[in-house]
Amino acid sequence: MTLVLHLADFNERRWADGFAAALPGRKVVTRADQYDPAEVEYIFIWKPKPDAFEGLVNLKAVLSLGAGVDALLRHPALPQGVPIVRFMDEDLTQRMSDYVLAEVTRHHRLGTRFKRDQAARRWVQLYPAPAWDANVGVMGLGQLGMDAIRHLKVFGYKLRGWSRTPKDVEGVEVFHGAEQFEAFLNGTDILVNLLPLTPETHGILNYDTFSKLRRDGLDGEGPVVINAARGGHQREADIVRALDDGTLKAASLDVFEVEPLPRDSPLWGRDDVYITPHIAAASSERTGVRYFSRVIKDHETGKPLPNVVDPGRGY
Ligand code: NDP
Ligand code: OXD
Repeated sequence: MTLVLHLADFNERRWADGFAAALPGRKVVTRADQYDPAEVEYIFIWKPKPDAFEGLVNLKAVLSLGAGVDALLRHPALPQGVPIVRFMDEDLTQRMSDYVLAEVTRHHRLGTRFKRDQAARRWVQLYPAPAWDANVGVMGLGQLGMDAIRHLKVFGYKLRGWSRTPKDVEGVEVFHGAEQFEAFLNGTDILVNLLPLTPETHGILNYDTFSKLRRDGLDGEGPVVINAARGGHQREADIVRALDDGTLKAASLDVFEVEPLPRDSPLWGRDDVYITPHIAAASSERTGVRYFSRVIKDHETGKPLPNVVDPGRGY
């Protein structure tokens, strides 16, 4: 068995050493090594380059370091019929829930309002409403959305969720499909995006969406958006317009249409935008090696692959 690593932006050699230690007796190579592509049975991949799959005629599975597989599915040379396994474990999930909780509580506690008061040396005793008066709407009720909801519930937020297919989630007002999207938005103060990027969800965080959010929640300060999924979901020009005209009060953005976010982006200089550089839920080397070496070992013994992507659905 040969495993090849194709990890743009990561230290392939270090990851390869980790896999070699976890998979004794198997060959683990990086793009810099000499190897016969026809021997490769597994490719471990992040941000695929155009030549990523060249010569890999005996692949058994594509192992995605990303939980999101939009870039892989868009790859013109992605081998058809080879299963794609995406990364998903409790370490990554917990990190995402940490991010969501941090940003939701920031906005529920009127962080932008008090930051501005501080800058102006202004003492105004505005008391943020209790958590159960803040409606948090989570877009995407998958692995990450459901875990975020589990954490938000403990804090007492009023929760609503939106998915593609119908769901029944205790303590959450649920909506599904395009036909219920507006009703979902109408009651949402804090909009959290945890959708996969697909043709249907591309550009979904746009001005029209923002204008449908509840206007009188969050002590009348106006709704906010939190995007921790993909930059392709958001139209940044619409975010700026919505912030400028009060349609949105603030935005927390971990992902961007172009990454790294260009230095001349108007988002950088705003006090109502909270920028993080796509770090909401990084996959760590330790947990990545543990998860994917287990996937390979199990697959070698005939067990089914976990977390297999449905290319037709796009996630
Ligand atoms: P899942 O595949 O587990 O869940 C996706 C959810 O989105 C499902 O509930 C699905 O509905 C819903 N959905 C998909 N398409 C639509 C649609 N057209 N309309 C309404 N709902 C839809 O994904 P994860 O929770 O694991 O991950 C979500 C995304 O988070 C990833 O795709 C990735 O892009 C992003 N991510 C970002 C990270 C970061 O650091 N910023 C880190 C990790 C992931 P249904 O249940 O009906 O199928
Ligand atoms: C992912 C990511 O998809 O880090 O895992 O964005």
